[in-house]
Amino acid sequence: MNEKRVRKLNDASPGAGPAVYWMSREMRAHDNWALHFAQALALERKAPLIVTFCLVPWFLEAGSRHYRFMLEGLKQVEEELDRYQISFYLLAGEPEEEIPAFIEQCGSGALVADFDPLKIKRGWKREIGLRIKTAFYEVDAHNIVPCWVASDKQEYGAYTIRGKISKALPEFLTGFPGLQKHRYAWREKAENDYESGLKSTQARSRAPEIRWLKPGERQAIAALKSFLANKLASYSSARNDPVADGQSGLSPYLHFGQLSAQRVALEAGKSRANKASREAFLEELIVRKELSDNFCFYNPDYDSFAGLPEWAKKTLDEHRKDQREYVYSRQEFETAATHDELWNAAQMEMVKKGKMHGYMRMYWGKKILEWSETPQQALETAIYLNDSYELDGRDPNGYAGIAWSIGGVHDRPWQQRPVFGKIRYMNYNGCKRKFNVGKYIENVEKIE
Ligand code: FAD
Ligand code: FO1
Repeated sequence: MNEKRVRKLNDASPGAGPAVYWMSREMRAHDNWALHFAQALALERKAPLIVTFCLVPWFLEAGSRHYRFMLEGLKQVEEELDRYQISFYLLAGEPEEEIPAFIEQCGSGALVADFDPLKIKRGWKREIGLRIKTAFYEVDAHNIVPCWVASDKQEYGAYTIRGKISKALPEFLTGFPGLQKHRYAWREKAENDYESGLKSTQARSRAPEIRWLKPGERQAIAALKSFLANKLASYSSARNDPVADGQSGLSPYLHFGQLSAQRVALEAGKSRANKASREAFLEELIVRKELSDNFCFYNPDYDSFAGLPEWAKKTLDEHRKDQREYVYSRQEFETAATHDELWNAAQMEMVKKGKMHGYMRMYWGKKILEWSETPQQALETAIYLNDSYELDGRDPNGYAGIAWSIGGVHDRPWQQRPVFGKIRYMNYNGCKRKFNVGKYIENVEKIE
């Protein structure tokens, strides 16, 4: 595999003993560069290969709908790895404690982690790096072009990163080597208790469970195949219509790592669907998605006002005192109690279904800016709601999407107006011109 996908996190050299892959972002057995790298390390040393996942009690507002989706997927990972004689241990607690203890117990010779630009994850790795002597690696198994290869700085927008990514694609958009049945078995079988794992978390069931989407690596591949066969061809025309079912529906699988974006790109590239739709889809899946990791990786304030572009902070500051026609509390937003039936429907789609239509997320975010006391409060409200209800929430795409809507990240200045200043504006009439608002509201009411 391409070594540029790997970063060494300390200067210890790999020793004897099993290689351990600490799975976190990429919760799948196949198409997973971090797992491939860990297997190569184990085979070189004729050592066992162990995968471990550390279940944390709290994760960025995640509720029981998110933990259930994730744990169901992890159960499938354990079953699949078992077929390859690779052990899987579900740990519970704080990774800074559990991971060093685990590699101590199994006398691990090398620890492999998967890349994630979120601050919470980088904090875990920093702590663990201080507590272990074992060789420690990080593999970007989420982006097709590794985040640190695509660019060495925060990019202004899709238009500046697109060229860098397209230039690197021929080197990185390759097939995957298959996972091998592991010759060196570990000494024991793990006893993982998923139900008590879920109980060990503080996840509250504040929203209905998810029934419309089945979790897991196999279901993700089935969903990919069905999208490519039935919906990709109309993607460029239907994807921005909240009344047409035009999006792929893959974001929960991509977020939880149950599906590899590289696999999606490889399969979409083989499709005979029209070029316009294929290109529109790959633009979102590769350029937009990898731009989000770039934003979170190079901007430590990706979730606050401080992280916005200078022009945006300036214009929002100039309009801080503008009269707000409506101001809502977080509770009023959360219970869809605003004056705007369209905004309320978008909020309810997210609460009931766990996945708001992509077009509506832009309108939803921008109205939170318009109806909040301050831009900072708007960011906090949007992040809190997005991470509490979206199945694909707690993700770099979410922080980038919210910062785009409210703070002009990856966008440019527009016509100046009250409250927004030069931040791009969207309104109800604009939506009415674009799609059948009444139908959308009706469809959301029908979600049980
Ligand atoms: P499709 O249109 O089928 O796209 C396929 C894939 O391309 C998506 O799964 C995603 O990985 C990527 N993609 C598509 N649009 C974007 C985009 N604008 N930015 C980055 N990647 C994109 N996406 C999340 O994954 N999690 C979030 O929490 C999230 N919050 C958002 C909040 C706001 C305010 C906005 C404006 C956007 C947000 N997005 C988020 C981005 C986008 O709306 C979703 O990725 C998309 O709607 C997911 O549905 P899909 O997979 O069916 O999309
Ligand atoms: N990652 C972990 O390593 N351990 C967890 O217990 C965990 C819980 C969790 C719950 C909801 C969710 O959306 C994500 C969660 N993640 C967890 C993070 C996951 O690894 C994703 O990679 C990141 O959220 C995306 O960057």
